[in-house]
Amino acid sequence: MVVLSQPALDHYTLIKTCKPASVFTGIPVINLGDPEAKTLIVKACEEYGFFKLVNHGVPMEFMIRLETEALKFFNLPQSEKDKAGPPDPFGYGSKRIGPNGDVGWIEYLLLNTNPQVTSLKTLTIFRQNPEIFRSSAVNDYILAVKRMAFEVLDLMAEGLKIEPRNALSRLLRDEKSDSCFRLNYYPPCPELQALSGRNLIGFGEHTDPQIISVLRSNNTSGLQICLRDGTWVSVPPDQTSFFINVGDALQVMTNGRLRSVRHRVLAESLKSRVSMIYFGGPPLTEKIAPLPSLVAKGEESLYKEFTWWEYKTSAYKSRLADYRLGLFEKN
Ligand code: GA4
Repeated sequence: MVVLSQPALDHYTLIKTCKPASVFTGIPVINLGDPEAKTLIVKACEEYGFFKLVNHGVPMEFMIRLETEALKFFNLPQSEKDKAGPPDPFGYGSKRIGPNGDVGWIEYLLLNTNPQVTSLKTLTIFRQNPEIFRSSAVNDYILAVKRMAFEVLDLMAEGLKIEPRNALSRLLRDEKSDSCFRLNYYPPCPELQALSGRNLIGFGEHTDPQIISVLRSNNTSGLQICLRDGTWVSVPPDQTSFFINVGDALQVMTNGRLRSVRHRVLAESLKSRVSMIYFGGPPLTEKIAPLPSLVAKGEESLYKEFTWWEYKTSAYKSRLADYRLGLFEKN
C-alpha cells in the first residue's frame, strides 16, 4: 500500500491506494427459501463471516428508488450537501470517516434508524432534504430490509440451536435497538487509475461493530473481504442481492464461533459506486456475552463482560482498522 504524493494527484493525497485484488467466485450464496438455509448460513458465517443472500423478498423497486434518491442527493451542489453535515456521527460526511483521522474516497449519509433516539441532526437532514426523505424511499427500504434481517437471524439461531429462536433477532426488533443506516457514494477516480494503475481506498479495512450488517450496492465493484488466511479478494457486485456481514457483537455472542469479517471498499476508476447498509445493533444497555448454549462444557467465555454502550464508546475512540475486540478478550 502506498500514499500518493505526485502534484498532479493533489486532491487524492493522504488517501491510500491499493492494487486490485483477484475476483473471488467462492462467496457462499444462500437462498432464503432453501430448507437448508439455516445450516448454510451458519457454515458461511463460520468460514467467511459473510455471504450473499438471494430470494430475499425485498422488492427490487425499493432498492432502485432509494438508489435514485441517493444519487440525486449526492449530485447536489456541495453547499447544499454540507447543510446536512458534518457527521456527529450522524449526517453528511465527505472523505473523513469517524472522529479519529480516518479518510477515504467517499461521501456518505449516516442516519439513525431508531425513531426513539433520532438525533436532532437526523431530523434536520430530513427537513432540509425533503426530496430524498419525504418520499417513502428510505422508510420502505429500511422496513423491508429489517424484516429480512430478522428472518436471517432467526434462521441463524435455529442453525446454531439457540433457544428461543428469536434470541438474536429480538435485539434488533427491540424499539431501543441501536441500529443505523448508511448511504455511501464512491465517486470515480479516473486520473489516478490512468497514472498509477492503482485504485483509491474508498472505505478502509475494518470490521463492523454491530450484530449484522446488510449491504446492497449498485453494479459497481469495489467491495473486498479478507479471508481467514489473510488474503484480500474482490466480491463481484450484484445489485439484485444482499451481502450479509457478521459483526463483532455476534462474534462475541457466539463465543468466536462466527467471525466478524474484515472488509474494505476501493473506488472504481470510471463508475461511481452507491451502497446502502443497515447495521443491526442491540439496545445500548444490552449486555454482550456468549450465549450459554454456545459455550461448550468445560469451556469458558473468551470475552470479558461489557454492554453495547461500552463497546460502541470504545469503537468511537479507535481507528477504523483497529482490532476492536482485543480490549474485551480474556487472556
Ligand atoms: C464501521 C461500521 C459503520 O459504518 C459505522 C462506522 C463508524 C462511523 O463511520 O461513524 C466508525 C466505524 C464504523 C468503526 C470505528 C469508528 C466508528 C468510524 C470509526 C472510526 C457507522 C459503525 O458503527 O462503526
